[in-house]
Amino acid sequence: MDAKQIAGEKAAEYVKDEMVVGLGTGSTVYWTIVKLGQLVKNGLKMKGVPTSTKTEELARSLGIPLIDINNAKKIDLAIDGADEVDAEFNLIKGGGGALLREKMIASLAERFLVVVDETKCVKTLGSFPLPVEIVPFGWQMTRNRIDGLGCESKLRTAGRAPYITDNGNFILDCGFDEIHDANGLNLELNRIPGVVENGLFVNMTDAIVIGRNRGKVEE
Ligand code: ABF
Repeated sequence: MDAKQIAGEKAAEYVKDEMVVGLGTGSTVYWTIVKLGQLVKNGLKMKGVPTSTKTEELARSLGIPLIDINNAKKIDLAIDGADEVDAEFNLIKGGGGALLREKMIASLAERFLVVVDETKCVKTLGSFPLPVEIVPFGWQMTRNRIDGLGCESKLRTAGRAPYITDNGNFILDCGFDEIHDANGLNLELNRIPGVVENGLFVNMTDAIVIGRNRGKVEE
C-alpha cells in the first residue's frame, strides 16, 4: 500500500456517526473518500460537503450523501490534502486548483485534518509554487502586482487555454522559493484587488496524518 493510501484511509477513522464532513480534493484524500464510501455502505451515517466538482462526482458515485454548503448548519470535520506542510502545520494548497472552496470549507469546519504522504513535509514553505486564484478581468495587472511581492508567477494552463477553476477564475502559480512569513504574505496577497484567494493555509490545521513508506502512518 502506498503512503498516500495509508494516510488517506487512516483519516477516515476520524469520521463518526452523524458528522457533517468537508471532503477535500486530490490524490491522497481520494483514499479517504473511497474508504468513507465503504463505511457508508456498512451503515455509517454522515453527510459530505465537497470542495470541488471532481470530489462531488466521486462521492456521489460511491453513495456518500452530500449536503449543500448553504444548508449545512455546521461542518464537524474537514479532511484535505496539501502540497506542502511545515513544522507549524502551515500549508501550501491549490495544486489541484480547488483552493478557494477548500479554504472556505476548512475555515468553517470545527476541526481541520490534513492528510499527506511524507514527501509533503518541508522545513520552509515555498519550493512548491504558491497557487493564487484571480479573476480573469485585468489578470495581467493583477499578476504584475503579485510579482511585485517578490515572486515570478505563471498563468496555469490546460492545453493552450488558461486553466479555469470551478468558480470561473484563473490560477497563477507563484514561485517565491522560500516563504518565511506565511501569515504576512497571505494577508498581502488577499489585499490585492483581483485576487480571490491564495493557497496559504496559516494556523488552520488542527491535526495531521502522515503516510510513510513501508506501511507506517503517523498522527
Ligand atoms: C488538494 O489536493 C490540493 O490543495 C492539493 O493541491 C492537493 C494535494 O495533493 P495530493 O493530490 O498529492 O493529495 O488538497
